[in-house]
Amino acid sequence: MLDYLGLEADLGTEERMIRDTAREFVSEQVKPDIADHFVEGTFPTDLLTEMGELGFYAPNLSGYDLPDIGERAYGLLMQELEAGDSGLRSVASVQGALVMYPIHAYGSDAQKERWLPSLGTGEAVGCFGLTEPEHGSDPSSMETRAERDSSEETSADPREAASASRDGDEYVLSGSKTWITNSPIADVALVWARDTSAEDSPVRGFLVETDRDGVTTDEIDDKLSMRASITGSIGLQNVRVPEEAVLPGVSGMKGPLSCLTQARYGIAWGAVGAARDCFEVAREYATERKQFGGPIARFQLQQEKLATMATRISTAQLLAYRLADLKERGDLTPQQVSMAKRNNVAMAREVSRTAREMLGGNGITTDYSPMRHLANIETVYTYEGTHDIHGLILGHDLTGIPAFK
Ligand code: TGC
Ligand code: FAD
Repeated sequence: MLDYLGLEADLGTEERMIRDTAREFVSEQVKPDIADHFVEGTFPTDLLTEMGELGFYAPNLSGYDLPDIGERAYGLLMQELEAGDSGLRSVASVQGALVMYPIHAYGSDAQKERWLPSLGTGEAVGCFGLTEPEHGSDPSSMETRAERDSSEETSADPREAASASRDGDEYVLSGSKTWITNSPIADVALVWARDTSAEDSPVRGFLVETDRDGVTTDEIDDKLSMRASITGSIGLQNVRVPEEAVLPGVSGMKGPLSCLTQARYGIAWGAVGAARDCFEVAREYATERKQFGGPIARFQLQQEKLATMATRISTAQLLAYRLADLKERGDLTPQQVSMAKRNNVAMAREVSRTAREMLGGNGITTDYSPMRHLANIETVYTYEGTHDIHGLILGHDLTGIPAFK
């Protein structure tokens, strides 16, 4: 496996163990069938609990039987999963960084006790509802609303008043979310909505069980990218949830955006894994495939491609390792994460295309991974903040001038 700068020589015992466990899992349980899943447009759902048993969901969190591993070990895990398929890393990102992290950071004790153990083992599946049909890069303009039911204040009938006083402790959610990873198979959706009962209608997080009346989760089944991953919408038609469903510890856009920082960190690592897999496939192919009387790897043009790919992957690895050190000591900024997500995913996009090219006609088939990775990376380039948006986040940080509008 490409580790040109010898970074893995410095890994500790725990880090090696996690890397090897994930690598073996991908090699034995994922690689044999992933191309078929990609063609069929399915995710191997039997792996959901297995990934939980192996501790792949939010292992960098503590308490509630979670492993509490270091940030570099967590990054290595994301790298190995995405070397299998971006859909696999997506499942771990959503469950761990986008659902368990906010419950852990902002949830009540009751919410933590109810959800963290079952999400950790994969018995329960979570999803993260931020994007809306009309609001993708600009989630702050979201239209989904949570209204407190105020019928207790208007009823004169004592029986109605009694029942309304229960309603008074409820929120009614209306709106729709789209492009939500795992929504069709989720037990719980973390829905971000504007709380119209509070001054300035701040964004709040609501833990909504998907079997509640008024919730629909239709699958989006015409994707040409990230096909081995389940994506859907979340429809919310006057969905009643108790006040206890609100995450009490956060209010405002920093709620969802702070979760994105966690997930983007994992993507910065994951993209390296996808690119590394493409590189290894291309290197092996080039040494075996013969044209003009010998292996194509002897041609300078092909060697230049391998040299550029290895250099791009190695510099992205360095960025990921540095991010881990900063995160571990609590110094990592969201803007540094944006730089790494933006750079490393663009790198994986370029590397997967070059690898596909080196495989000639065979490269467009499912017999080899680069075309699948290339198709997946189009999503990774777009979700968790597009390449453009991360450029603007960096531009804002570098100049002090926001250029979003
Ligand atoms: P802005 O005014 O800049 O900030 C509001 C508050 O949030 C804080 N903040 C952050 N905190 C932590 N991490 C970050 N990355 C943060 N960014 C901002 C900020 O300090 C402020 O705090 P406070 O205390 O002052 O209130 O917010 P804005 O609404 O103007 O945001 C601007 C922008 C464009 C950067 C943001 O909207 C953005 O990042 N847009 C991209 C949208 C996006 O990434 N969507 C992702 C949806 S989820 C997804 O794609 C999952 S894919 C899952 C998978 O399958 O792997
Ligand atoms: P738009 O915001 O409409 O952007 C369209 C184009 O305009 C892009 O090229 C963008 O870079 C550009 N653009 C936008 N604004 C600016 C600007 N200010 N300056 C310059 N250019 C700009 N969301 C969730 O909430 N949860 C999930 O689990 C989730 N999973 C996903 C899974 C998949 C497979 C996909 C494809 C998406 C997923 N998303 C999820 C949604 C994803 O986060 C959004 O697609 C992404 O944020 C971009 O939003 P958009 O698609 O509406 O594009």
